[in-house]
Amino acid sequence: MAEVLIGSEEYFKGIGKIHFEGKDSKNNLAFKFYDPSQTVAGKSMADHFKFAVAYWHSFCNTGNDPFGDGPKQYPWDQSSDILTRAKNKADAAFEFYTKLGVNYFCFHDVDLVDEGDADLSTYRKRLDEITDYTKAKMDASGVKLLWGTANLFSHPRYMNGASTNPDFHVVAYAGAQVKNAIDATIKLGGENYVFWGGREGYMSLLNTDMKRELDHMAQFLHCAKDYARNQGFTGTFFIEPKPMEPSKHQYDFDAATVIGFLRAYGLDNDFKLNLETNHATLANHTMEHEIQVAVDNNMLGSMDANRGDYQNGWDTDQFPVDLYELTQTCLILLESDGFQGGGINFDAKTRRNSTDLEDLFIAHIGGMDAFARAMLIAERILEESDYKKIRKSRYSTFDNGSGAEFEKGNLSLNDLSKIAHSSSHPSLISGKQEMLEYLINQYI
Ligand code: XLS
Ligand code: NI
Ligand code: NI
Repeated sequence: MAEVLIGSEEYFKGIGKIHFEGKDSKNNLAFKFYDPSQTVAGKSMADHFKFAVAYWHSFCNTGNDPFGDGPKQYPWDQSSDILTRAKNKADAAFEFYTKLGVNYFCFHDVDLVDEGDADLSTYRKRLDEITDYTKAKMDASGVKLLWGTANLFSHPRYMNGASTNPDFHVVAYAGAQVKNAIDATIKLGGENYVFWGGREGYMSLLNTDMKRELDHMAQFLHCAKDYARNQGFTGTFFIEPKPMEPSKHQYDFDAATVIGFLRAYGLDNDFKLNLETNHATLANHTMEHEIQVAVDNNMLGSMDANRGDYQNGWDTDQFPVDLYELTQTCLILLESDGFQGGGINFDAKTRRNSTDLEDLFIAHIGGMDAFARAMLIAERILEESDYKKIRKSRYSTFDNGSGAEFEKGNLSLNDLSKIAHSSSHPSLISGKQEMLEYLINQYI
């Protein structure tokens, strides 16, 4: 990775390259635990995590909420000329990635350059120009694209959905937008392509033919996949589950729902999951649950790292800080093969009143340090404790004898009944949950 890349103006003045200073450092602008070259469980931290910065939250979102406009006035966002503004934004973004030492970013089409009231061909010209500009910055810095996507939810035309819109004209428009976004992703060497089903869902069944909408969504995904493959895209497509918000019922509810959908429509060879922590919370799951479901189905593609707020039901997209939860996520990552193609994208935003530019650095540094620390803790738990042994031994009655025959499918219901009749009452075996919960704390 090249040294810091500053454009025609330096935006994060007074902040230089962020270095690893070790756990005793008191410098907010230094890593205490994330040392990209340090090996954990046989792989460098940089390779384990593949951290990415989200263009939308970090460089576009000014902190608006339902009660008012955003208070953040980014210096790169001030020009009245759309392309100048987009280029300034790209300058700021690449200055940020290279100072932070993050090797990847992710974008929606309209993050790179505003759509405004442009028609399709005007927008395509803008996108071509800004992707030329972005590509030069990627070449100069070595920063790569983890994934691209299309924003099919902000514009009013998508108020009834995109690929699931009851009006075919909107479906076609979404197709044009996805084609552009796939072209941009391929041009920038994107390693993956994401579909988050923004408004793919419904508010009321009274006006919705759910079956037809799901058929349309699958057909649309087939079209997108076939197009990208024909253009030579070899990366993985990800679906990002979310149960609600903006729609009341989102079709991509959670990992299990999406896996079922992909299999039902023959998309499971090309698509995997991009799991987001806050979306897991909204689905009343833990992130560990979602990741384990994906791992067990060979579907863990990537992760959108953030956290929700347990006292409300919104996608608050806060930066991850909770070591206890992250340790459990890292345990699963280390016990499996990790991400297939993806990495850890900080789909997280600083709070509305975090108005200093340095807050963006501190938020990412804190998130990266939290993951690094959690990974180191998880490695020790797996190596030094009885954690794995305890879980495995709970299932030891299936390791041989009748239990093993049952797993192989060699026992009928009659066989089970005979075995039960000839045995004494099953004993009560403790699940040891408190002991395991306490064990994690002993390693933090
Ligand atoms: C919104 C989603 C979105 C996707 C990309 O809740 O997390 O940011 O990651 O469209
Ligand atoms: Ni996301
Ligand atoms: Ni989200």
